[in-house]
Amino acid sequence: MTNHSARILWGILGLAVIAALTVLLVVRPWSAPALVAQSVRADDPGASAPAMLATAAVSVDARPGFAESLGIRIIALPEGDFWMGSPFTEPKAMPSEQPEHRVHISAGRGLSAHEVTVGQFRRFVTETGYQTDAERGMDVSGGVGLDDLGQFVLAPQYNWQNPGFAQTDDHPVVNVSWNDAEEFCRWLTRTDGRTYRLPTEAEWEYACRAGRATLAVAGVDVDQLDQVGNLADESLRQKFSNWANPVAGNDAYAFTAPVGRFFGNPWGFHDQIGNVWEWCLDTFIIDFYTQSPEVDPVAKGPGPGRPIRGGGWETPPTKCSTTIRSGSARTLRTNNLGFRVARVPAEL
Ligand SMILES: [Ca+2]
Ligand SMILES: [Ca+2]
Repeated sequence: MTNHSARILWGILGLAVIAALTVLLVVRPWSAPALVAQSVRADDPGASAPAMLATAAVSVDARPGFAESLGIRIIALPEGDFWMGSPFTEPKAMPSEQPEHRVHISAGRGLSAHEVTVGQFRRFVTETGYQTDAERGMDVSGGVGLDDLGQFVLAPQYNWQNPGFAQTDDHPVVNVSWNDAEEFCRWLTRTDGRTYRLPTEAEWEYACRAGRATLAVAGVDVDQLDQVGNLADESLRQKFSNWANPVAGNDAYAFTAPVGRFFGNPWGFHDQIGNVWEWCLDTFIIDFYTQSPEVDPVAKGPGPGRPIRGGGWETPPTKCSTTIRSGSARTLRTNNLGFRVARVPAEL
């Protein structure tokens, strides 16, 4: 090949690459996610990222019903696409959060604005006589509380009514297993007449991001976390002088806070980051993101693990993010783990 021929060939290849990139950027706006966390407050109305698609009108049944009479407010998820998980460039990401991958959420789904509360769970128990896994001694007896040094302890006296610290009816219910949360959803479905279940991990993260490309720490700087959620903070350290983990300012709550006490994200969801970890519907598959389907993914499998998301009142700010995911046995109950509900079409 002559030098002239080589220059022509490279010129053609260069034009082809430019054309391909142009198509990608014009036709697929979702292909350009931000690679770094954005420093925006969760209540910043301008926080929506243009790289995210969340455009279509929503069609979730929002008529007031039994759920609303309990104080459960459902916020519809706009149909759209987002980047789920963390990119390989995110230094704090765990392998289970990778690879970052594109996900489409279909219309018709909504999540509760808040975690399910003690009062709402009490209504369920009062009407059904249900006994939680902690109360029935599933696998082991009781639930989780705290000892004098702030260590988590499993003991028979701990359950959703006694998590080892004071709660009122507007606090998130804790010491409930995935089984208990599912049973609550079945009761709510029977009583309300619309279909409820736990959110999938994809629905949960889509709601938590709320149109933002934010990858970490709820879209704010670490030193602002005490403003957006109830995390491990100075008030917790003051309870336990030996508390060694990092804390986030002083959010005024050592343990659980009433739901909705901190301001919501751009779509109106409260406390997804912090307060209590939240159960999700899927089977927990640690490398699911390597095989996730694009449309409405939900991991299914025989494993006993179920995902938990978002961090809780004991979580250091450096460990909290929109993408952090962990898995627990479906019978696990602890005093930093609760749930919120999804309202979905009947066939889902
Ligand atoms: Ca706190
Ligand atoms: Ca939460």
